[in-house]
Amino acid sequence: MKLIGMLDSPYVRRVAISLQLLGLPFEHQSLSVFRTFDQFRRINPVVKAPTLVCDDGEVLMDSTLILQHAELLARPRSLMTADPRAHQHALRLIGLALAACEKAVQIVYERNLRPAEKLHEPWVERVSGQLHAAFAALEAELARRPLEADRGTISQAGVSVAVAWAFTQQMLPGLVTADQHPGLAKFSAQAEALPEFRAAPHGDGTYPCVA
Ligand SMILES: N[C@@H](CCC(=O)N[C@@H](CS)C(=O)NCC(=O)O)C(=O)O
Repeated sequence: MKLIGMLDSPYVRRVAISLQLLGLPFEHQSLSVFRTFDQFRRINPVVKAPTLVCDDGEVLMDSTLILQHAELLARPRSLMTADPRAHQHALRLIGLALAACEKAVQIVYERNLRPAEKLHEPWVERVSGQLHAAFAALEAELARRPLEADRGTISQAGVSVAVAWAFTQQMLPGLVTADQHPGLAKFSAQAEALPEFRAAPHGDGTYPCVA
C-alpha cells in the first residue's frame, strides 16, 4: 500500500507512525495538497492528505478511517485496547488530539492562505480558544492518567497526542507553551525519541528517512 501526503500534516504523520508500529509495510509519496495539487488530484481527485492507495488500487482517505482499516490488516497487533473503559478513554484523548490538529491547521491556513486584509480576527480568536481548550484538557488527562511512551506499549492515543503537540509546536511556535503543558511536553519528547517517530519526522521528507 502507498501513503500519499506530506509529513508536515499531522494526519499523514499519525498514519505513517501507526503503520510502522502496527508492522505494516508501506511506500510513502510525499505530495503536497498545495504545491503538487495536480499530481495529487491524479491519485485522489478530492485531494485530501492522507490518502492511502490500497494494494488492489482502491483509494482511502481520512486518517481515522485509514487507521481503522490498518488495525484490521494488522490483527492481532493493535494500538487500541479491547477493554471497553480504557477504549472509551482512548477515544476521548484521540478526539481531543484530532480537535487540536484541526484547530491548529485552521489557524495555519488562516495565516498562510488568506490575504492579510481578509483575515477575520473573531474567527482566529475562536479557533485559538478551542485549540487551547483541547490542549488544556489533554494536559489534565495526562496528569490524571499518564500515557505509555514505550515502543511496545504506546497506543493510538499516545501517537495522536504526540503528533498533535509536535505539529502545533512546529507550525505555531509560542501559541501553546510547554511551560503551561509540562506533561504534554515531557510525553512528546519521549514519543519523538522512538524510532517510528524519528523515521517519520515532521516536514517535507519521505519515510523512511532515518539518519
Ligand atoms: N479529518 C481528516 C483531515 C485531513 C486534512 O484536513 N488534511 C489536510 C492536510 S493537513 C488536507 O488534506 N488539506 C487540503 C484540503 O482540505 O483541501 C483526517 O483525519 O485525515
